[in-house]
Amino acid sequence: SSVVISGVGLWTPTHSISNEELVSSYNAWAEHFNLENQTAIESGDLEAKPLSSADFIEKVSGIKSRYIYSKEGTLDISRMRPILEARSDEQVSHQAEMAIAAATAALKAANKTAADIDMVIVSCAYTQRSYPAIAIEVQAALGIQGFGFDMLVACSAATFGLERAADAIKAGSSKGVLVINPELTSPQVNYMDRDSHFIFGDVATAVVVESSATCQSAHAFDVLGTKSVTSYSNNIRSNFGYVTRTTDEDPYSADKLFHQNGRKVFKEVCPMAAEHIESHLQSHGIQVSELKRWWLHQANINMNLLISRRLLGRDATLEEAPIVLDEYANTASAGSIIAFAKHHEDLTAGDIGVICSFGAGYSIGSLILRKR
Ligand code: CO8
Repeated sequence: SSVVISGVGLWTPTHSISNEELVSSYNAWAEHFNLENQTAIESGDLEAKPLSSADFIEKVSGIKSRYIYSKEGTLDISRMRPILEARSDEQVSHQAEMAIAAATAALKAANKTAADIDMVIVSCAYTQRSYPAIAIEVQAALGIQGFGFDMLVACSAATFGLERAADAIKAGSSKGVLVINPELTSPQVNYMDRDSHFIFGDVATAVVVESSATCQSAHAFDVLGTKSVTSYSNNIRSNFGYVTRTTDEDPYSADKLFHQNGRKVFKEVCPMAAEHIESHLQSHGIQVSELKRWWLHQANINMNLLISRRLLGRDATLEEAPIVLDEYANTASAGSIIAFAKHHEDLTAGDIGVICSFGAGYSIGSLILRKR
């Protein structure tokens, strides 16, 4: 028997924000800031906030809009961050709610019930609390026996989680695994930073991993191989954490939120990702030209084109390497899974594709899949 991905689920928030809406809010905030601080700016004590541009955003990233869990408050220039209601310990938490919706869809796609699952991995860029694990809350809500745990690997959380799931199935220690990625990124976005206010969106994805011996799915994929690598870099960083309380720093200061050196990330990560995909395929005796589909991390359309160009000698077509970041923006680890969720049912038996994530850490993860 082999390890298979037998179902994928996608939960998309109902609210979205277009580039135009986002930029008009940011620019109103920046103009207000500059007016309020006119004297300090004129004397050179403070730098004026530069204006953002919807055209710039689309040109450099390919992003046109992003979904958001709670739109309320985000565009309000006296707040510039979403409003989420505080929930009691008895209520389902925000992140578990997203995770449960995606997991339920994945179970349905795989033709499975809670009884077929014995391991729940919630793997994403942030969890809203440390314990009890979001995964254990989801496990209880869905009525799953066995165990669950959370893991954090930023943009590669989904692929790294899937590797853990594949290993557990291969070892025979689990019969069915749910890998869930509730990417609630908006609380960590600095909507007052022109360089990064446009990058992220909220979403949740989930994948069922099991053995081919139990698979009852019409759209299953054999996992031919998995490969993960990390290499330390400070070019993408968030310093917010539980220790912040004791360092007496401002929990809202820019370095506590997502920040990056975007140019450096682009230059360093693209060649790493291309080399990673090529060597992973090679180790399985597969040529890049044999790939029917590339479900790539969705951070920047130009990154994806550059990676495919390095490997194919030409730009991949949208059919080969689908893009979802125009609609979803960067959703941390969920991006490549959204691409997979929306673009896998048309493949035929024997077709080979690769899921590949790349981002903060740096972290790169890939899975080679073959349609059953
Ligand atoms: N509007 C107008 N002008 C702008 C804007 C804007 N919004 N933003 C920047 N500019 C200006 C800059 O200030 C700069 O001006 P100047 O030349 O005068 O200094 C000029 O435009 C060019 O700016 P950049 O050099 O920054 O522009 P790039 O062409 O490099 O594009 C990108 C910027 C889009 C950020 C690009 O570098 C990129 O996509 N890089 C890769 C980034 C990436 O993939 N990062 C991964 C991050 S995600 C991740 O790892 C997951 C983290 C966990 C999730 C976090 C959730 C919150």
